[in-house]
Amino acid sequence: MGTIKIATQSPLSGGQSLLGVAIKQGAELALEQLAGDLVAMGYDVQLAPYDDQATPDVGVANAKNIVADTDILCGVGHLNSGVMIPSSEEYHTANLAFVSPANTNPVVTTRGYLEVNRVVGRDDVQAPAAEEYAFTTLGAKSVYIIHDKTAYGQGVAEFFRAAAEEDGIQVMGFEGTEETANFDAIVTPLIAANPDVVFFAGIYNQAGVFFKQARDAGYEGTFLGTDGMDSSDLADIAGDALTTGGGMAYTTVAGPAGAYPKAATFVADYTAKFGGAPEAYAAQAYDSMGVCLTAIKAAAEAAGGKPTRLQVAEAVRAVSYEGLTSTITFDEIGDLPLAKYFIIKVNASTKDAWGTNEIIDSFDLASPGK
Ligand code: ABU
Repeated sequence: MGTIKIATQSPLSGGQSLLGVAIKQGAELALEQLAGDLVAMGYDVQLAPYDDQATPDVGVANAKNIVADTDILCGVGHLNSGVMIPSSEEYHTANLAFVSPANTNPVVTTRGYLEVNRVVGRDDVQAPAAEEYAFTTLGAKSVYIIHDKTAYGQGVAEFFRAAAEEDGIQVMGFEGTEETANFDAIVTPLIAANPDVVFFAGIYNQAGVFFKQARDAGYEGTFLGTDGMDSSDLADIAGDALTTGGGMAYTTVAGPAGAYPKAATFVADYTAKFGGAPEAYAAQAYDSMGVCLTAIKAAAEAAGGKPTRLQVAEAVRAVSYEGLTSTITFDEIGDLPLAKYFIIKVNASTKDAWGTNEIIDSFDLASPGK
């Protein structure tokens, strides 16, 4: 019957590869375990992994190659919204469905493309939840906001700032930076301002360096972030900067795989296959692959043969899939009607202790829609 490929795109190299590899590996395990029906129908089902290097230009170049491979009928990715947004212009033009296990910027879905879907929540819900934690639980009266100038980081920072201003939290600083090594230019005014909370909107590999330098310089307040912090490498980089002073907490749309009752076998299988526990988004990537395979099978059965990309994209949007993380259905723009959010307090100051972090709260909230 021919070959069917499912692509993945995520950073497989560079400072964010811990999460990018987790996405690829979660998808790979799902393909191994869930492609049986398509194989029984006579298809050779293959994974086509791509390394987007967390870089928009690389993601778009890969996307052009992906859409040029006519055996690729669905995709899982990306990690970074700033890579997903331009790359998905290519997927949209080619009618190639992608299911994102991680992208949270609203624009990923609010363009209303049939081909773009996600199995996680959105930053216009997540960032206000982080702000509410700062305001209500931490009792914060002042905050210093730093972002990484990406679509994700800047978006999260702006949503957080709007919520903080509404609650009367004093925003003492709002800065974007692409610095990765020496944060003196931000740490010096931060120490002078001495806010109750530092909210970092970005990814762990940059934030970890900043947290360490800020703590070493004498900052004693609380570090707060969103799901870009959700990586054991953060503890490796920042060490006890996360657990001294006011400590550190973050919201996430993924949470530990062990928090999902249906994921116990996945955690065991993943750990046995890859030699380490799943990082954030691995379970969501497993589910994203499950959605792709289920939709391809449905489209193949309806077409009586290998389906077109458009038929697969329509089947993805219509799917009802019992995943590890939820029963996955998509609304008219490709969002989950109801998504899960966690608030996590970091207890780990070493990579191996990442599993000791504590879920303070979790809740399901409706998608804001278009
Ligand atoms: N949501 C976490 C990964 C960052 C992003 O969406 O860009």
